[in-house]
Amino acid sequence: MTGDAQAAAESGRARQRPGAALLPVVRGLPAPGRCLVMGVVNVTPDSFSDGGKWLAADAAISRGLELAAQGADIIDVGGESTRPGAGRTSAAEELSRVGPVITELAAAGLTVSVDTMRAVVAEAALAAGAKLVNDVSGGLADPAMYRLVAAAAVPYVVMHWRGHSSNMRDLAHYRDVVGEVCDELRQRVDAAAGAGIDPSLIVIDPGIGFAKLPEHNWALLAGLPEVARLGGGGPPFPVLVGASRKSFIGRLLAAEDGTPRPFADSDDATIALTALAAAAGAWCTRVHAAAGNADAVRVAAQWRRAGQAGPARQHGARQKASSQPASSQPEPPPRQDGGGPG
Ligand code: PMM
Repeated sequence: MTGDAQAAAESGRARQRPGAALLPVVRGLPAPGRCLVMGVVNVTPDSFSDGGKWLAADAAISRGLELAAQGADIIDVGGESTRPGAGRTSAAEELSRVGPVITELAAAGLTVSVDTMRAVVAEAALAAGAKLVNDVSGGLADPAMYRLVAAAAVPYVVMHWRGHSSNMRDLAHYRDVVGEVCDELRQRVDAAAGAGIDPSLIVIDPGIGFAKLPEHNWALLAGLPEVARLGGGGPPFPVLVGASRKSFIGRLLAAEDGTPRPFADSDDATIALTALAAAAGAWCTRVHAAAGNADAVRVAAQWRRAGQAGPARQHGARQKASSQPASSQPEPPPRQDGGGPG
């Protein structure tokens, strides 16, 4: 089934200018020929890095407009915190938080996604103008989600998830994190496709920080090409990476006494991660601060283009090869397979 889902995804997906971008395009979403930047607006009192800052609708709307002005291609609006240990927010509360914000941002012409695990919230968000459903549970939290997304025929982010935030720390056990995340994502993709969701509208996400220890996050980031192909040899899915300000960055950059770097001071490291993920072929990076990340994805796109510019590289390589022994000839240029990571 997954081979079919992957092949269907590939054939249904539009391609950008041949030879220039070589990234998957998801129908109905921006396709600028580089990794997209998704700016986060958490309309919550308790999200881990920005809880409470954008809880009032006016503040959230201004923040969304600001992120777009700084270069975000998509604005992701969420009304329920998923910080480790967080409890659930009621559907009514979640809806009351995100509804007015999505309505205003969509009316302003922005591409808006809704970050929700609930079909009822997704449905209202789509009616308010959202174009993408970002479901951190990959459809596991609400059995009605796949039906809703299939009927709406909108792009859908399937994130790797093992359980609600209240107990996700207890679920961070892996023997081979990349292999297991690929297997579990494949099951979700197959279930979504089986429920009628067009595979070419599915974006996958390894779920950085969700039931993951720092070493799991790093392995998944380093394994993006494998994740994009769900561990197989099929065509890659578009991959969204949400590493921004997460605590594994603060741990990496901890002070000598072990005090983790505060969230607010981890944006530069987030930009570095964005550049690396985009250079590895990520389709989108989900971030809390847009400007530096918008620069980073442009740098990465140029880096990829230079690597894919066959004729110029081959010309240079031939000249160099003629003056060097065969054993030190440069590697051939990367395969132009039109895919994501890898
Ligand atoms: N992370 C958070 C929330 N939503 N959505 C996707 N697709 N991927 C993520 O990694 C992700 C997400 C948690 O981070 P936040 O509370 O800072 O928004």
